[in-house]
Amino acid sequence: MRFVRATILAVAALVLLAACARQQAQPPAPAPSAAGEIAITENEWSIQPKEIRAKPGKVTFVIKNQGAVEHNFVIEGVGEVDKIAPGETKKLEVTLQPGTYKVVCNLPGHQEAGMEATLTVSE
Ligand SMILES: [Cu+2]
Repeated sequence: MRFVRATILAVAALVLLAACARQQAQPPAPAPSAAGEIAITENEWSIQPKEIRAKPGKVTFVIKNQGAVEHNFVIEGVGEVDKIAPGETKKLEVTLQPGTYKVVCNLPGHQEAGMEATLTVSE
């Protein structure tokens, strides 16, 4: 009986150790803007995510056009990227001040069709 109890305790200890080891092996969850990059996806007719959040300072937007036609990416009053071909990815590096900004594709009719988003910059 004592042997059985010792075995059960040993197995329980091993299970606990394994659980701890597994937790430690998991990498920490990436911060929303790890490496200062924010991924954006454009298509017909949206800019994703629609609610973009960023901290003040240097940020690089990585904009992928997953649509079938050309788009652009404009952060009103901050900066813009012209002519992103279908399938193409372009980067826009900006320094952000706290505030709320409108983000659009300003090709004729695109914003009206839904290609707009909001960028909120705050600590
Ligand atoms: Cu567009």
